[in-house]
Amino acid sequence: MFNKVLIANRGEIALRILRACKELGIATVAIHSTADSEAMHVRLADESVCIGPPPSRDSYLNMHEILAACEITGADAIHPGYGFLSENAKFADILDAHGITFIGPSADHIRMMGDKIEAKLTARKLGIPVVPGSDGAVHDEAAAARIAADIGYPVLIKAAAGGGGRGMKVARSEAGLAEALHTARSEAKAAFGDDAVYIEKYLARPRHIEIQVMGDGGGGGVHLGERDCSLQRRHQKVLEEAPSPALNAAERDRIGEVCAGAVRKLGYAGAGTIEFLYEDGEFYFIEMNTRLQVEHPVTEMITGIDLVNEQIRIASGGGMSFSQADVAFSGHAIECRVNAEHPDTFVPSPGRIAYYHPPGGLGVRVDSGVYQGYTIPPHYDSLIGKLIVHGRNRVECLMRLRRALDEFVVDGINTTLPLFRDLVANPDIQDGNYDIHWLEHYLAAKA
Ligand code: MV4
Repeated sequence: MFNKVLIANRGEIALRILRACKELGIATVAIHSTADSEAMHVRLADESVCIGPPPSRDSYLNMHEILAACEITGADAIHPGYGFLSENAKFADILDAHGITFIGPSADHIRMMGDKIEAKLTARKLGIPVVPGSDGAVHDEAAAARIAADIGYPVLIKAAAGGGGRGMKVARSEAGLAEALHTARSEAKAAFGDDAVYIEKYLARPRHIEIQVMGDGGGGGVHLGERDCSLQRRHQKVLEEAPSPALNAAERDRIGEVCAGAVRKLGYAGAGTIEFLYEDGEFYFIEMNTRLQVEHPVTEMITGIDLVNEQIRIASGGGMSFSQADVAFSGHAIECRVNAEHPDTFVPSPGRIAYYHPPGGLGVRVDSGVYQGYTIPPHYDSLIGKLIVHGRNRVECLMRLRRALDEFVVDGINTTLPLFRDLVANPDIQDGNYDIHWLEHYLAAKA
């Protein structure tokens, strides 16, 4: 096991990782920018190193400074959290060259899944159902027109280097295809420096359902069920739940086993998420994330498995503490992402938290990096915490969530808490009756 882990992140996820390290008896090193000297992760870590000025590129993305912090403190591993350097294959390679363990999958697996075309071809080879479309990159208009006619309109042009909704263009008919192809290609070139694009059948009203997987790096692999993350705004998840209201146990076991099988065949190490669109009873692979995700607590709540603890065990060579047969799903969990933003306009609201009272009680978990008197800096994303609620079933979970939201007080800044109070009272949410477009329509109607 490691002696000392450097946490290359900030906010609630830095605290989450710190807690897992403490339980394993591992010393912790926090890194921080000059804007984060007063942050909770800095206060709670055994040691801390200031690595640069506020902009992320000069601090949380600065590989050389992070490496120097590692060498100064003698940390033997780095946990990257999510975002920042968590899916940077070059960072994983550099750590490897310096004999520091990257707590995550191999650089090769990160690279493979970072290229969305290669990821999809790999998924198909591994027996994962994919969205009908081009077999790899499309090079010219004639090829695009042939594929589109074959799969049927509307089609979606996606960037190979994209992901998370960046660089996508819909073509409703052949008349709009050339322009969609051209626009997607030039946007991809400008945004990612790579103009490779591919074509997929456009699914009109799917749900976003993702499977949590974990591999031991030696050919062992499990799935931990799904999360329904359909409630999104501008490709940002807002509320996530498990299990999905749309799936039954047989569907879960079937797609879960396909994903676990893929992880075993890949020899994948650590936590991963295989993302699907789900429509009319069918799953369609879109991407794989090779990191711990923001919404991992909903899976922890229904399985009782500490995903960060397992990531650390796997990276240290100790393997997973459980097998598929040990995974039992219990009850229902919902996560609300509490952002420092106006609940209607989503305008960021950094500033001082004048009063802070998080909810508590049975089945209530708050993962947050803030405290009363803390000033949220304006330089980073606006997530200040996550409220995760568990119940024996979805109805109990929703009742408990409503109660927890009523208790939660954050004064001095705007937060998205009022949005969640509206959502739990909404009949469609109560019925689990939503798809990936539901929230955008709801917000447009409210405005
Ligand atoms: C799609 C799609 C419809 N059809 N692919 C957006 C983010 C990226 N990860 C994949 N995305 C989509 N891919 C096909 N073939 C619709 C979306 C999409 C979406 C997906 C998940 C959650 C929210 C979304 C919002 C708009 C579009």
